[in-house]
Amino acid sequence: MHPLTGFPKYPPDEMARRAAEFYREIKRRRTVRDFSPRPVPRPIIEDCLRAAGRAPSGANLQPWQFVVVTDPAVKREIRQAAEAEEREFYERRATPEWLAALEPLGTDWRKPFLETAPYLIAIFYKNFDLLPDGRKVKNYYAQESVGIATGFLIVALHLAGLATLTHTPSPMAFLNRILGRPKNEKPFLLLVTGYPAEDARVPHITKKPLEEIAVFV
Ligand code: IYR
Repeated sequence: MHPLTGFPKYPPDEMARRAAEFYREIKRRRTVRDFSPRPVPRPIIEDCLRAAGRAPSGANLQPWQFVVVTDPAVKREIRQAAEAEEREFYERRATPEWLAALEPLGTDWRKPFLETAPYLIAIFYKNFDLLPDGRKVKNYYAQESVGIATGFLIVALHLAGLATLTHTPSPMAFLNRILGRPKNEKPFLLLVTGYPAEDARVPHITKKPLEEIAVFV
């Protein structure tokens, strides 16, 4: 153990200003489904991934794997596989209740953004790691940890000026096949990122107010 260094000590008014400023910024974030093909410099994505990698995790085992896809042929393969699953979902698997819940978002099985957006970041969680000799090392709270890292990544991309879409075709096992990932890596979600299209449209949605999402006891 060694002393905690570099922890900022802001006066309360500075803390309040910073909290309010972050809220004002993150309030602007919208999930986008219409992406521009405009390229995004790779170092931006790399820094956002570094930020994601700073997330806390069970026993600090960092049970995540990010696979960044830019190759148009791989994107096309992912789109085709995702659309096949999504078609099944929208036309057969989804309950009427689920479809009704999605209605305001205007989503359907078509996922052109999987080819249009410059980056698809496939995020995997690992319940265990595999050592080179084949032994397994157990990870703890893998899904929670990867959920937190994904949150960091979404915020980092937003702050960098990029739009994101958390896409969850289900099931997502095709990602292991297409991306050649080992079986201990389970797909968590597909994060689509890039600039929004000039004519991007978003649904009218509301967020619950503080009183509905938090209690102080
Ligand atoms: N995976 C499907 C359906 C879908 C499900 C939820 I929950 C959403 O918030 C949005 C979509 C799709 O991506 O269209």
